[in-house]
Amino acid sequence: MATIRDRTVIAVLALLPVLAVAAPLAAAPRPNIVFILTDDQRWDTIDKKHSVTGTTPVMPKVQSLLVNKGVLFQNHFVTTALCCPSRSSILAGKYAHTTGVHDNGGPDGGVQVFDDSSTLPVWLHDAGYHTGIFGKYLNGYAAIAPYIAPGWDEWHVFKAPGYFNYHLIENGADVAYDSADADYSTDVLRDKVLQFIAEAAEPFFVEFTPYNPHAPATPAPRHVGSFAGVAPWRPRNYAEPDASDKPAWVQSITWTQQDQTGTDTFRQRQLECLQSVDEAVDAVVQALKARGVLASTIIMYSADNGYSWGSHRWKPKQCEYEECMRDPLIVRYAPLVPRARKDSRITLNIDFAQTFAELAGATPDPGVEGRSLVPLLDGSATSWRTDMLNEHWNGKIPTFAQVRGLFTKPGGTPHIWKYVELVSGEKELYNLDRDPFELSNVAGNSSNAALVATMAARLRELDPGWTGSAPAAAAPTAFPPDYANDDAFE
Ligand SMILES: [Ca+2]
Ligand SMILES: [Ca+2]
Repeated sequence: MATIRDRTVIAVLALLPVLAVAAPLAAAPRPNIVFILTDDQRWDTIDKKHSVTGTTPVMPKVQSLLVNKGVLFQNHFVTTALCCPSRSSILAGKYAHTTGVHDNGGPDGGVQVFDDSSTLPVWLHDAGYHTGIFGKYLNGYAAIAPYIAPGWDEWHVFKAPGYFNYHLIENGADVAYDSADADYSTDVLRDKVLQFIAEAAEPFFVEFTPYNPHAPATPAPRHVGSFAGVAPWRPRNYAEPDASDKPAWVQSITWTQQDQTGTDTFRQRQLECLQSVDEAVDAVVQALKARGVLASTIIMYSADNGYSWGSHRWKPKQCEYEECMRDPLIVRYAPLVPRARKDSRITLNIDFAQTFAELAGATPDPGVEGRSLVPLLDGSATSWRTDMLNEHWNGKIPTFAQVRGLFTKPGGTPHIWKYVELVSGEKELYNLDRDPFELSNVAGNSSNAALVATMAARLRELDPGWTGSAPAAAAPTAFPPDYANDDAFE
């Protein structure tokens, strides 16, 4: 247990402003990088939307220290809405159809499928960065522990993620943590991150990736009950009453009272579970400030996938709908973003690696498929993507691929459209400007045939390997149908 030592470090940290040499006034050409990645956090759980009172943000410190000091990307998406594919895509800067990590386990998923030889930490390390990861790496890691992936100087990774009674592989050593309050994993990892920030040689790159608010969404004991009384979440697409327009997988779901109660309870726990992350973000910012490097450090906050909470009768993630694929993205970096603002352009999880590589002066893998966000941060972008690809494999939801973005029907005006092809042969089309809750699939409307053809062609540009309704999916029987209960794959 490192708790006592880390508390000492925090105490020493408080003295650092007195001892530190003057911080550079100008922006460092190569910033330190703090990348905070949560697990299964919806895009809309930062601000007041899901708060108990409607006045206090769900994550007040993320709001005041990141959103109010940086840029909030309002249309941020993952290209695959599931833990291991998303995390692999983030590290590689590539789509899941390129990494080959389609799932959390099985023949086309999990850590053992991932080629880790040319990834973000490797590029940064080669460029002279001191690198550290604290939290969740990739699903299935326990099977290869105590393996340390290339590029990482400090490796403090869950053998299998948990809130209590878990093991961390710490630079090769297997360290068990217990069930005391002080063992709460987010707090333990936070203190290790603070130590790294205090001691690491510059420039440094830290990935802080707590388990929160992934199922079972256990809050820190001090936060239990903090969201009691939050109003139930009943958006217009909740338990979609008329699913006759939907693919068979949605129609097959019977939304029961048990589903409703369980989802309401789980949502409350997720919101409570985020509070320790909010506190950790505050502590990270204070540690950067104490070392005098806050202005020369880029802080990025995001998550690996969204969560449905009963929209379209679906509880967890992976789905083709907005709730699964949207995620928060906030960047604080005063040299490029001197004033708080919002940005509605489309950003993707596969963009992170290229962004950090550019800021670090590192050489990314030539096969990177994301785009650097630096032109969006510094305002130099003259054009940007207007559409995107999202993909899914295996499980209860049939393998699908979709294109989402700005398209125009012949003779019409531009709208945000979503077009989905499932290997079942089913298709979905939504006008997200007019139908933001995705309640009316209009793919079968003959007046949309030309638009469907355009979007189907664009889908194949974004994913040349997409085979449509050909039998591309692995046998779904090998996988559990409900990814809310995927702890076995964590
Ligand atoms: Ca996840
Ligand atoms: Ca409907």
